[in-house]
Amino acid sequence: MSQSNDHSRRRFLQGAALGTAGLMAGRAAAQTSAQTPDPAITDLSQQPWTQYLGDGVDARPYGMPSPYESHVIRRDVPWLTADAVSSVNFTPLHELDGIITPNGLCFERHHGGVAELDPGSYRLMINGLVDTPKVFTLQDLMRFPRENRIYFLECAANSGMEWRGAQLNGCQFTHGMIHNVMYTGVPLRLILEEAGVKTDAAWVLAEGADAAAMTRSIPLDKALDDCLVAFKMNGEALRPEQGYPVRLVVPGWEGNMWVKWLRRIEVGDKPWYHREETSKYTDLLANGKAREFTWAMDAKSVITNPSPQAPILHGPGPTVLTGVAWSGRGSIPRVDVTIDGGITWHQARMSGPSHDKSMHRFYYEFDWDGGPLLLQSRAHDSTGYVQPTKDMLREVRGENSIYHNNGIQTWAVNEKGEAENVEIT
Ligand SMILES: Nc1nc2c(c(=O)[nH]1)N[C@H]1C(S)=C(S)[C@@H](COP(=O)(O)O)O[C@H]1N2
Ligand SMILES: [Mo]
Repeated sequence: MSQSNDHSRRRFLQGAALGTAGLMAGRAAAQTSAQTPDPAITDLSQQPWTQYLGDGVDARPYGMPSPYESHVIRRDVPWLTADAVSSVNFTPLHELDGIITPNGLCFERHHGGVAELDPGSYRLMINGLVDTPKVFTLQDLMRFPRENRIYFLECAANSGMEWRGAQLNGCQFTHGMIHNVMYTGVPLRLILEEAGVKTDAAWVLAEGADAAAMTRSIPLDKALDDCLVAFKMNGEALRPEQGYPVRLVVPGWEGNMWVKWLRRIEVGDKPWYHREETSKYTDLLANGKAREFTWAMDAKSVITNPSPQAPILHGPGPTVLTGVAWSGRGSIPRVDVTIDGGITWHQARMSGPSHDKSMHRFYYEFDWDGGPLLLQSRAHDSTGYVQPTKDMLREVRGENSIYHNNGIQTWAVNEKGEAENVEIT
């Protein structure tokens, strides 16, 4: 821990000692310690929960968040797409902590709306270059050995609106096309082995059962390596939005390949060059050529607090900065943060499990002097790769791109603690 951190902690404790309410109310410490007596302690009429019995068990057979948390929701950007059935909404990253995305807050990206599948008539077909074509029911899939793994899913278009400059005001909108959950599923390798993959096979095609019949070509090596045919997320059945009852998990690779409502895997000897890997999810360079098959998601990070939707509300003093980082190529051993636009960098404190191809949480506690700040974070992944600036990305990729924008994000914080999406050069 750095010196400034020790100092901050001491000052926080001194501040809190002035009023007991400060200790209990955390960020409201500065205001409440001045008020004596404190009605939040002395006036029980404001606290009906102390005067009546609460609901019994089973009032909510499936539990929901407190009504006071009703602002913690997925949000869309209405002008972004013409119709909600082929659209996207965004994970409220600024309201979350730790590394796991709650199931009800995982961003959604559909090309033909949410398919409402009946698990009884669910089937997964394996065909193409296999010894024995197979059809599995959901119950059949449940009889294979399962694995539990935590992975992030990031849409390749995450931060795509920011290619030509700062645009959307909030990390929910600039970085919220990502979620990170624990999947339970069967290794795709075991299912392919059951059908028997022929020796000239080199690719698989994954196909969804939704109205969009989403298809993507995936190299056989990846399919045999770490892909999962998943039916649970965070311990419970996949949500319909996430592909109930079965989705493909393609760790570290762009979200588009993670076919939801998975109904068929065809084995072949070359890629299919379908829509989602030609006209979409390729990166048009400045010279008119397009990068294709850019599957792995490069290391990226974002400060989630403070950020435009999460301003500093407490005035000068001890401040917790936090954010998330991830890499499709490994883990994140280190994140650097700056609060002065890159003049000085500090190594952030990582907290929580560190898994390959999963989200990581970082913190940087500092003493805010009440002046303007320029906040940035920079992820290092376990391969040694360092997250680039947006200018570095544009230099090699031009300005036509939408996908794979993993450039460093800047938030400008003013004296009022309000944050804004900006770029510095
Ligand atoms: N069947 C099907 N699978 C799909 C899609 C789809 O529209 N249909 N969208 C893809 C895209 S572009 C992304 S980014 C992810 C989004 O997954 P999510 O909705 O769980 O966030 O699913 C992918 N799998
Ligand atoms: Mo996507």
